[in-house]
Amino acid sequence: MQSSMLGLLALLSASAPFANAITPQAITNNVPAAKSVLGQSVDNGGLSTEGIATLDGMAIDAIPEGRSAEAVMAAAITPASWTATADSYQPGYPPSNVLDGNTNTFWHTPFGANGKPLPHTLTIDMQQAYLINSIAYIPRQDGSSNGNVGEHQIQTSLDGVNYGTPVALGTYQDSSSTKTTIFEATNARYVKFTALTEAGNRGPWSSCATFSIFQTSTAAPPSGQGKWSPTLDFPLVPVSMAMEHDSGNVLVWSSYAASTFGGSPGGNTLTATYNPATGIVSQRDVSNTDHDMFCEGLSMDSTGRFISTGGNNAPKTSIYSPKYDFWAAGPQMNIPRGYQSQCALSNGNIFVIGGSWSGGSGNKIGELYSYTANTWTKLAGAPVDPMLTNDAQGVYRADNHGWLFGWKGGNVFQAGPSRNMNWYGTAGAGSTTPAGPRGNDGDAMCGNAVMYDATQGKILTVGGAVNYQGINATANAHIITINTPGTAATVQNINPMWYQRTFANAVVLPNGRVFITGGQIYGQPFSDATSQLQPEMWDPVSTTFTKLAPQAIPRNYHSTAILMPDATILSAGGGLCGACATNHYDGQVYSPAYLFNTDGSRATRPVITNAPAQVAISGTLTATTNGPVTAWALVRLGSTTHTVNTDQRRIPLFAKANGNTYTMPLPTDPGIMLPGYYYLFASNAAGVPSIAKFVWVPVP
Ligand SMILES: [Cu+2]
Repeated sequence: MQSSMLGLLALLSASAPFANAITPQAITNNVPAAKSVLGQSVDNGGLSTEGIATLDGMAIDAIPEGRSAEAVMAAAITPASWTATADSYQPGYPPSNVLDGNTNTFWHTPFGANGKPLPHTLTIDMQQAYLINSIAYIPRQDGSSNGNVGEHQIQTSLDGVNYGTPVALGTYQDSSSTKTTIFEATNARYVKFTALTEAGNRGPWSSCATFSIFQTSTAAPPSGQGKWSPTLDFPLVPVSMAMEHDSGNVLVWSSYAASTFGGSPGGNTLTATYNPATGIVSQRDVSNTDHDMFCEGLSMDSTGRFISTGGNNAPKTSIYSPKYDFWAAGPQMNIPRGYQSQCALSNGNIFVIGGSWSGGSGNKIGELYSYTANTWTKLAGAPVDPMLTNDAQGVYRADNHGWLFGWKGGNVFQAGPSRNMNWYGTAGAGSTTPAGPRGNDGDAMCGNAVMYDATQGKILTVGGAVNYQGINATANAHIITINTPGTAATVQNINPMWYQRTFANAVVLPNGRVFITGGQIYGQPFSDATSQLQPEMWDPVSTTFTKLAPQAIPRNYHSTAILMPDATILSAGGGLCGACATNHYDGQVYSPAYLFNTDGSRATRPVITNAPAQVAISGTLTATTNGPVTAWALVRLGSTTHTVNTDQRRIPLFAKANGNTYTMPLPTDPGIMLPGYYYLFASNAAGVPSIAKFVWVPVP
């Protein structure tokens, strides 16, 4: 690790997320720590009361929801010379109310059901240009919700005439809490806030009590490879993400609440769906499964359903079917769990192990979910002990977030985070066999493991820390090669990442490279100190890492990242800590360098004009393109939370060409080509990937 970079990054992280409010004298971010009001945890249908007062010493029930308006007001002092204009307003509720420093007065568009229709705009003129990177919208505070802004766009301008593409867009939750949107630093004099919907669809209104703009001393990120999109606002902190195979929509969720997890009454989860085709984020409160899915185990099954297990309601499970856009209650696990890990198997079943964060500590042995019988069965021969780390907080942390890979014959390879790796067998009563240590690595809790070439049994592991929290992460990197279940894995120590990281996310791309983003040097849940804002790309050919364009928003504990069908990456979330300053209700899409020409213009993509919707293990895949391509790959889609994504894996394909028609033999083992849904990508000679076609691989 380059120690000079550590200091620089610490500075970056301190100034980047919430910069100083624009004011004659510099006001630093003075958002107070969470209030220490102790609440009561209600035991309701298996709701966990485990883990209280263990996160940074903060009682989980003490974490209230929402950033207070008072905190934002204290940070935002608006020069009196600023002006606010709006497309319309009700007499007595002028737009100037949003700048008067008083949250009891507000701007409101004309009253009545037949008031001026949406959209509405609110435009702030700061009278001079500033380098700005965030805004705060405080809804009306008088008890009424009328005019709360839902879907919205934020644009900036230097001249008040030319407004570019939005710096941020998305949907805010329908509540009176303060909404903060961070975006890439931009030089601007004007900020235009456009309300596209009323958050509760109560009428054609918009309202706003206070609108603040924050400046940053950090210049725009230094150039690097690839490009980050405008900010995408979600109505909740997206702690979990899953890719829907039939639509390409991204399903995200937090907990029973939008920005906190403590004090859960149990029984519901707030979700949102991002439609990349329309850019619209819709939302839903899922209560029919009676399951607060926060800090669940998560994976996609062979039919593309998301199996969500435990969490705040520790024994419960829920199953989401993209086909029916419906959550159903699943059977309860035999062992209540939270922070367990699970993975799909070659036979279509699902293996789960660990999870002492919720539902009691210790002895969280393996269980098997049969997708045909819809039952959970304990595996007495699959103890958790071999995969425990030596965490300072004990087993409560030691069995968390296992790095599991479904492999041949219904077996599971456990690559970490414990330094000792293991095989788990799921036949009969279950079994376990040591697979050896992970090279010179230590325990690597909250690091990442990615199967970038399933055909060769290749897994990249990066980062993590010996303890869950309160310690520096490593930059360690290893290549693990697995083959026959039950035999020792081969481990290669490779050049480390540029930066130490824990709580980062890692995503395999169609070309086998692995994109690693976010995380901290010093692992501390609900903090953005020591944030790593510069992503890295790992190349499996050179086995080295390259620094990429930095992101504007920290992505630490409770952040997520997932590969999109257009070969970009959605990186989102972080926080869920109530009235803290580190809730990130947003995401950004990273477009890798392969989508651009050397002059920065968009590269022309090859197009897959025809591909099968379904293929079989041992079969062949025949697809047609609109021109010559040189590489093909299947990348399994799926789901992720808490740095774990056991669904993703990449299968390179080798094609025989006949004109623009390509025929590819497929793997013969369902342990390699794990049943489920895959993206099919074709790339041209310049390395530009197509948009994916979805291909289903059923259980043989
Ligand atoms: Cu968590």
